[in-house]
Amino acid sequence: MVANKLLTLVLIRQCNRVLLGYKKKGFGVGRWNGFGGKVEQGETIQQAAARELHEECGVEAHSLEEIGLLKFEFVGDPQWLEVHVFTADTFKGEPTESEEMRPQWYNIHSIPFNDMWPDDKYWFPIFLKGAKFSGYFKFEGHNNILKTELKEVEKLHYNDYEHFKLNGIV
Ligand code: 8OG
Repeated sequence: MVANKLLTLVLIRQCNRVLLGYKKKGFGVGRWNGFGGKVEQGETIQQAAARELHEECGVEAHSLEEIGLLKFEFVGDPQWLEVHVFTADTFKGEPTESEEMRPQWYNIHSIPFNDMWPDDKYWFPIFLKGAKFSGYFKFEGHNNILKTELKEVEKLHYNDYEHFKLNGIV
């Protein structure tokens, strides 16, 4: 079995607005998304989330709350992506364009779903109402979803301890 690739995604939300970034290069190029990336060896998932947020749009969030766990399978690729989704309502600094992302605030009633990953329109409403979620999406290419499993959950059944165990840290 191939281990999942661990990724983070941070959505800053303040009342009626969400901070998104336009991905300028790499995986998901041309789409609006939260900020995030790969978890590196020796850091917790939450540390990775905070680091990527800072690298990609220059802001610091100290109270990231994990709200979602999304697994993605791409036909033909044995490695699944496991995306840990976090939110925060406070941050320090001014959102600033980086090499990877151009940040912009969006009203929660005009999220640009047509220019985002196609699964986002399913789980964003759960995020926006303040609940947690767990999901699985099977993709063919980057546009076509073949299978969807999504549920709202009280608690996420994953934690850093499990991550450490999987990575041989404890
Ligand atoms: O390091 P890199 O830019 O390749 O990381 C990919 C980012 O994209 C990471 O923040 C996780 C995020 N991401 C996926 N798939 C999906 C998806 O289907 N929807 C959203 N909103 N984000 C995704 O990898």
